[in-house]
Amino acid sequence: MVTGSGSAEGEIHVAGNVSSLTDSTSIWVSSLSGNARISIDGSLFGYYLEPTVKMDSLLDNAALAVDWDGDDYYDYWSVDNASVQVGSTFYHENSPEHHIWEIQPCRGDLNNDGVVDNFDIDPFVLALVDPDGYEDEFPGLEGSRVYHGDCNCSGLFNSFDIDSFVDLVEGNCCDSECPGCASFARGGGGPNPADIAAILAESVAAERYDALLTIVSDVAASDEPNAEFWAQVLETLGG
Ligand SMILES: [Ca+2]
Ligand SMILES: [Ca+2]
Repeated sequence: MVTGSGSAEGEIHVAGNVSSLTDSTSIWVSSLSGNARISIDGSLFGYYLEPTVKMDSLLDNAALAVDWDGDDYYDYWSVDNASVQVGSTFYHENSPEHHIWEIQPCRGDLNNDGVVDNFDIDPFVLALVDPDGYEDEFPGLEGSRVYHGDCNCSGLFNSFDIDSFVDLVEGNCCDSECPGCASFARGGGGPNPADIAAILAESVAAERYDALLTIVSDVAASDEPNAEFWAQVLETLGG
């Protein structure tokens, strides 16, 4: 059992050896505010464990993340099992507007809304070039940043993930595995470099345009299989 009370500042991580816990782990805080975080391992919200997280209020940039570092297959956060309560309201699913997250099992879903689409492009660039800024923008998603950003499953989140990332975006593809459930044929019937450049350019915030150019340049200058494709994207972007 993990029990606390009073105001929380800083971070509470609940993770580790499930066998050492009972089936009713409880985390109680009177109020979560400032930049406070509660990060919970997905295995603790499993079928046989029904923990309770309860607080009077969740304010400012405070956040709670279930499955905090990525997808956990055995996560059964639902009405009948584990619960999160804020005031008199019970939460049983991902609630981005309240900074109560269940990390979505979709690589590329940098805004963690369960869909991989154009709205993830700017968060992708932000998460890659400015992790602190990403956490400010999406309080509570720091722990899943690499999981969501590592679109080619290399174990690293870097510029070379943009190639697989645009595959996922183009396919609106939610997948925790690689190569993922979607891929487009570059050249042939798939989007051409100019189309991809246009989508990237219109989706990224103006202040991150240079960062986008740097990412694309990295891939264009590499020996990656699609380097030539990205060189053409870069040229269209004006890099
Ligand atoms: Ca998304
Ligand atoms: Ca990677």
